Amino acid sequence: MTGQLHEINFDGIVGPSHNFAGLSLGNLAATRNAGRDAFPREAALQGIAKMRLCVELGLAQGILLPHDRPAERWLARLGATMLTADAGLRANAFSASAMWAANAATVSPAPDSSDGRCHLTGANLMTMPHRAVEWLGTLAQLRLAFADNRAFVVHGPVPVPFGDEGAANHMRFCATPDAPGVEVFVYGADGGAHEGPFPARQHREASAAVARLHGLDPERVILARQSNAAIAAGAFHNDVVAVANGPVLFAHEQAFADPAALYDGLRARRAVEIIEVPASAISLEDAIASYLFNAQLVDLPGGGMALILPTEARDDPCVWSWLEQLVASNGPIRALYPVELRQSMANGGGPACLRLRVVADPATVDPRFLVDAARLDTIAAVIEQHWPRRIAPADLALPELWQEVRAARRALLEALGLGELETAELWA
Ligand code: SUG
Repeated sequence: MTGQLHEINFDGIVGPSHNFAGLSLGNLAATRNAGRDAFPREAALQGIAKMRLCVELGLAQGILLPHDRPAERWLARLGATMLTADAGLRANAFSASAMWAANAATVSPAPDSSDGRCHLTGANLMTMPHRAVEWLGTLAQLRLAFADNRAFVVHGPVPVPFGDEGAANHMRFCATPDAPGVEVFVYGADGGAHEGPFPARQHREASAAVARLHGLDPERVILARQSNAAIAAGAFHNDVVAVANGPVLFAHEQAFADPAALYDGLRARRAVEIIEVPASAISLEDAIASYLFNAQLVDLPGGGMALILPTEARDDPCVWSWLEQLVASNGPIRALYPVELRQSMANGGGPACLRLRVVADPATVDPRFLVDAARLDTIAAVIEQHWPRRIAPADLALPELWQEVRAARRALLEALGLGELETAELWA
């Protein structure tokens, strides 16, 4: 089933429990903003505005839903409840981190796999406890959204201790979405070994396993190591320092341990256009602070590509003038769309983190997971009515807030006809 393949971006809707708990070592924004008050309603509406822009640009848009929080069933497996858990465990059980859908799964489109189906492997996210809670809730949604087994295969996560963080460490190069691609899996740790102050969350063994599970042609797979310098500077996922679309790679000079080998490998397999930003123009630190590479690089229906970037990239004069020159240079990237995502950004999640790309025929996807402007209005109305306006760190101990968060999610699931997800996270 390879007719009508399009890239569909499935954005994680920011959940009603969004808060700043500083749970991700190595994610500098999240660590810096730990303990601040969070604004879940504003955060979720910022995400909706990004999706609205994509719909207006003529792009296919999907959604993934917030997970069941607080994760009482997960706590029960640890012999705790929200009432008995200490503050650290409670924060893990309350995180809205499933919003960053780029970490939900790795996706290999149908033209790349030996059985001609689109393969998705849920990520185990084992490195950070709050993220390791996600896989069951994610898998339940993937199995529903991509239930058509003539078009999709959904795999459970790679077993631990092989850390897998999903599409955030995966890039696909192709002439057009429906042509066979070259898939690049970027990893930070090899055989568990990693030197540096922060964890390397993606393990080579997990990347290789996903490539095998997806039935990819080994000749069209590249495993590339992320540079230790990038991880140490705060690039906890490759999508903080590189993004690909079609034949284009847009990356920082210091993103990869051996960039020449990666570029040669890409060139040997097919034509690729590499746009490398030199450290002399934009330092790794400035690239990470502005999240310039955590952009969605998309094909515009009228031709050319656009970068959907965080406003933080526009607000850095050095980054912005470099981007303006890029757009003026007559290359493949023709337009820049800054989007305001400050709440997600403050936890280290930019435009690209919030979405999972799936190349598929939209007719094969459960329509409840696809959105147009009208459905976005419906979702926004539920958020306006039910999402908490503000969450301070101390509020995580309040049973009233837990109830409010559960009720908010239930209202959204009901509005979207997805009530069956309510009890999908069966940790027992
Ligand atoms: O895993 N932040 C997420 C951000 C994920 C961004 N995703 C991509 N780069 N694709 C993370 O570090 C912070 C939550 C907290 O600290 O409360 C957090 O989990």
